[in-house]
Amino acid sequence: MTMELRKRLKKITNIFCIFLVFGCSYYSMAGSIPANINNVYIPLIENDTAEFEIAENLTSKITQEIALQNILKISNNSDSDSSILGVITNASDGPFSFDNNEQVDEYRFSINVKIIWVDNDNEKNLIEKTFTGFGNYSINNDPSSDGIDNDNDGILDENDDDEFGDSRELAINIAINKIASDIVNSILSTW
Ligand SMILES: [Ca+2]
Ligand SMILES: [Ca+2]
Repeated sequence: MTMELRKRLKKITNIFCIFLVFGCSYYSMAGSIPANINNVYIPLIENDTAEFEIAENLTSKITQEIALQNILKISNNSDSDSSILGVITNASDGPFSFDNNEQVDEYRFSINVKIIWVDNDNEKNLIEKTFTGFGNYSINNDPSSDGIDNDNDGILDENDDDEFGDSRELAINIAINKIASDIVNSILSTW
């Protein structure tokens, strides 16, 4: 073996080691998930309520959030390492606050979803929890001018890029987004 070749090989080995170290530290950052769980199957969430389309929207939002966080691969196969199964047990929609004339000032849409995250190999529930999400809205005014912090993020009306469109639809989406992000946070913080 020539000196030149040996040097070159050493260089390649060093680069490989660096990748290995970075690879490992990346892995350990994502390492709160049990080692045997690399992917998750998310079938359509069941809907025990009469509210139309929320199960479809919630399922796709949860799938999107998990894909975005890059914590688990999404699997289309029920023969996966884990599954997220859910049932929307309650959707309520009604007056939340009243003005001085006892007229409804604010409505609140809220949903409860029972979620289990199952370790399929060990037949064990990694998470079993009911998540709640809500959004407030007015039926008289547009979300961008209703004086309500619809998504409860501390930014109001025209100052908040998220507060626009159909008020009830917005409230439903806010509730769904909150639940999806709480589920992802629960997955991340379980271990
Ligand atoms: Ca807001
Ligand atoms: Ca608003």
